[in-house]
Amino acid sequence: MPHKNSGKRIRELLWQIARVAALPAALCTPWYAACVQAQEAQNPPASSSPASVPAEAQILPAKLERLPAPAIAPPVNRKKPAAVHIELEARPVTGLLADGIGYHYRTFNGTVPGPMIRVRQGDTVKLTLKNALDSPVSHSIDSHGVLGPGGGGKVTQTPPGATSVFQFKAMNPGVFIYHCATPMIPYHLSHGMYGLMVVEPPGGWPKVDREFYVMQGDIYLKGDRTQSGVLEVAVDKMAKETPDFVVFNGSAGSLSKERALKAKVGDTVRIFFGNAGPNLVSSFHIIGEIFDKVHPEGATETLSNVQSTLVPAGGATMVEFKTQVPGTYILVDHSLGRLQKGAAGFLDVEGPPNPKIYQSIQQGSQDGGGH
Ligand SMILES: [Cu+2]
Repeated sequence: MPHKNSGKRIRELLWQIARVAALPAALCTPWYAACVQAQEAQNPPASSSPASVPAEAQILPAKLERLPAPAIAPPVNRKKPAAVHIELEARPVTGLLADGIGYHYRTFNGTVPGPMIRVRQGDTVKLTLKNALDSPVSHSIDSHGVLGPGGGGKVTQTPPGATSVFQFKAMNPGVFIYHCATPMIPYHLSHGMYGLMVVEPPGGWPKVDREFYVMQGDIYLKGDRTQSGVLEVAVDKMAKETPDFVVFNGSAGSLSKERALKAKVGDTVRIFFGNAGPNLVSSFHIIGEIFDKVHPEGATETLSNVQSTLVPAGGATMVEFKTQVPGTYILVDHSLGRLQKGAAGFLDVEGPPNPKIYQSIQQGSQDGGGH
């Protein structure tokens, strides 16, 4: 049984996180308490999660769909720094999380992840954050690519219906997470409030044939994830770091079938891969591929010939490879227990066979295994 003071300890921990995020104490104290109370009124931090769908779970709407795919930004391709204006809207959207399960996402611009922000090193970026009138709570934005208190989180706490604007200079090139930094922060992250901010160095990176945008996140639900309904968040599972779902781009199956990543044999491919967490570290791997180049943790320096790369919660990477053999390749977190929780995406590569690199000589069964 959880300790009866566990709720208090969680609040203390969250308060520490809020302090680390450099939220001003004068603003944060009354507002944080009100924020947590408001959120917990909707999602009380139960001492244990019931084994069946709780009474507040809603019936799954008949035509509930996945959220749209997130927008990837094209290369900047600009010789000089410039002034750039980015607009994001914090917006609640209910969408399909997995077969039979809906989820009340909170998003940037209606997708998970939010749109990719892509600028050039030296750009002066004005970022406008609107919070939709129908948002249930305040939201904000902290970009790990911003130099300043809270990465913007301090000055963008934005109530429903309001707008915040701040400006920063993109000083360091790399691949950075942006996310909502309104306490309780993991609660907002687990609802889908994150994206990538890509800051290109002068001259950009080498041109490739295809670029993709993928982010991992872990999701915690009340009840049993095998049951149907629109399920609410389980704060106690979040604190214990025991997710029901670990997904790419917001939902189980979001990178499959018609939404799979697509390439042709011989393409050079770059994947911007971020891990929003809020809790789990990712061992990013593509079954059947080797990363020719990895920018570990989004760093400027590269590593060559990497099988799996570790992506911390709140971190991102850029991987590059050339497709050689046609077929279907599976993106995974190689902590493979998470496969059953949704951590799988597909890369479909079309083209002629390449038997010099790969061919079957004798197949023991018709049931092709994993790897
Ligand atoms: Cu938020």
